[in-house]
Amino acid sequence: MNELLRPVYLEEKLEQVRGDGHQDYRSKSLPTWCPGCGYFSMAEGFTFALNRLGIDCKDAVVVSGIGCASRFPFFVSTYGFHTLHGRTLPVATGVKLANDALTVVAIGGDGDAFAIGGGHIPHAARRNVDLTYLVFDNGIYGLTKGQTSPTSALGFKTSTTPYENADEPLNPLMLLLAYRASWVGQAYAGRQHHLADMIVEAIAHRGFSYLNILSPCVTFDKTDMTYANLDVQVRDLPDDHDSSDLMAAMAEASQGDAPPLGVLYNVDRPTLTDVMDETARRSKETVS
Ligand SMILES: Cc1ncc(C[n+]2csc(CCOP(=O)(O)OP(=O)(O)O)c2C)c(N)n1
Ligand code: SF4
Ligand SMILES: [Mg+2]
Repeated sequence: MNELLRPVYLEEKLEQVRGDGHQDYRSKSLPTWCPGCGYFSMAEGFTFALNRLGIDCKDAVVVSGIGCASRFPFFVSTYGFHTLHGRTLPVATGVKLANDALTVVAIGGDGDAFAIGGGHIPHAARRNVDLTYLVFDNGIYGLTKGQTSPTSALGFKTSTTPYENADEPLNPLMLLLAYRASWVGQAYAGRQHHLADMIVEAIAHRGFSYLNILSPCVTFDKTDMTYANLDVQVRDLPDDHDSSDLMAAMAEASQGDAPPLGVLYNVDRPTLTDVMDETARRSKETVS
């Protein structure tokens, strides 16, 4: 029988899911997100990525701020740090500097990242701290019940903008590219396998990797960043996109109406730890 036409039985499927090992990265706490929230794809994609890369739970730390996305550390069995609103990157940087052998993943929402936490992004990016920043961009403050965020679209009606949002939205990809993050990509919660592959690539990158994940808030956004809208708006990057070309990446990133999915930018340059090791070496030379 054609493999695609073969019936799939629940027990068989469960065995397959248990067998591949990625469920071992989930904690005993079940996610408290609303049914249908894009964040379920992140839990799946993240555990898949750690499993694929063979990273042991004891060697990984997830750092988050405050928001629905930031509840994430509770739902995985790695080490975790649920820190203050907007302070994800300084804490994650501290973890990496304290123990360079750890895989450090910072996680947050668009409010945590670009409103209260926005001042930290340029510095983590320009210093090329060797960590991965996964931002779940739903264009809204989900946890606090649906206020506008820095990435909310023009004209979006929320509880804080009943006469429509008049603020120009911030473009996360352009911001990260402007500050020379060494890896910048975008994924969509509605394309789960692609999202998982992108998390694998982001974590495997040596240096500061930023993945913007378009992720519907099904409870407080019924009109804008919905699955129905994003399904037709997102597009793959062109096959001939050159991810070492900053200007090409910016040209793609600037097309906000047709969000590109894939790796926009990817270059190798010294990380913060490399620079600090070199400084320590030179200071020893000076002393001796
Ligand atoms: C210092 C401080 N200011 C404000 C808040 C209230 N607050 C909690 S979460 C949040 C925004 C969350 O939005 P986002 O980061 O986009 O996460 P989401 O819930 O959408 O995943 C705000 C303003 C807070 N907890 N602490
Ligand atoms: S409020 Fe929105 S972002 Fe938060 S869990 Fe529910 S659907 Fe997800
Ligand atoms: Mg949000």
